[in-house]
Amino acid sequence: RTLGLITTDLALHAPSQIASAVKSRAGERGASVLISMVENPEQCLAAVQELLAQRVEGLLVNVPLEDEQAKHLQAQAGRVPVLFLDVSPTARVHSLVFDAQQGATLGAQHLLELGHQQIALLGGPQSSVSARARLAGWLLVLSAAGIEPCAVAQGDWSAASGYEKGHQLLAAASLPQAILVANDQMALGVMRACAEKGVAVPGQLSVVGFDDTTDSAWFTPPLTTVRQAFREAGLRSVEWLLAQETPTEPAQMLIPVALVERHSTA
Ligand code: IPT
Repeated sequence: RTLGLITTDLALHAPSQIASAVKSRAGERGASVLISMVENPEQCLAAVQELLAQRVEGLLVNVPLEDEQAKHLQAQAGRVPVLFLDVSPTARVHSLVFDAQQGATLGAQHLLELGHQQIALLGGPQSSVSARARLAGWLLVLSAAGIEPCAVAQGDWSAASGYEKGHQLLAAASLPQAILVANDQMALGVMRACAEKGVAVPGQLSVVGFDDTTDSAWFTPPLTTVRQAFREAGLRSVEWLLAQETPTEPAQMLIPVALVERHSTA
């Protein structure tokens, strides 16, 4: 059997770890996976057509999509089941997504419990539903605690953007006590900027990431982050696709996340 995976940039750690898990579980099940990498949502339709022409029996889509875009893709796929990995958990399509609200809450509450009040936010690209959900979740927790973020910046998920925004934040008149970062790669860049400025992490600035990709335990210092179990998500999505026989009502699966406390927060 053949499955298709349409994915966003595999140079990013999270999508590459999902792709790796999908490949290996499919392999264990005797299925092969055709991977199509797209640069933007617009390229998804062409990717679906291409994969259908190669007779895939199921499609995984790990590209950040708005509800309407996802519904449109599902319609294009006809009777071939499609499972979306980066959509709003309420989109009326089959989805398996991490609980962004829970993840944002865990990170923000961790900082509040440590007693931090001056908290900066570094979000991901606003074109990503998950980035928007994380930012909204942080803001909700902070406002419930009567706190306004002391700065809000936006990166593009890359370590380079974390580095650049990190330097901007550290150049401000007063230093935040902590920063919530929407992914681990940007947190890596932030910590590099801190090292260059002589700002101690976590002594002067606590840093919380999001993802827990396999390298995050090896950062300096090892990163406190929100763990999204990419391997398990990859395995589950392959199992779900292989089990689809007849079209069903939209199945919306929400995967819990967990805070992993390491040494970048105090
Ligand atoms: C999301 C990651 O958290 C982020 O680091 C980035 O890699 C992004 O993917 C790329 O789209 S995880 C996704 C399943 C919401």
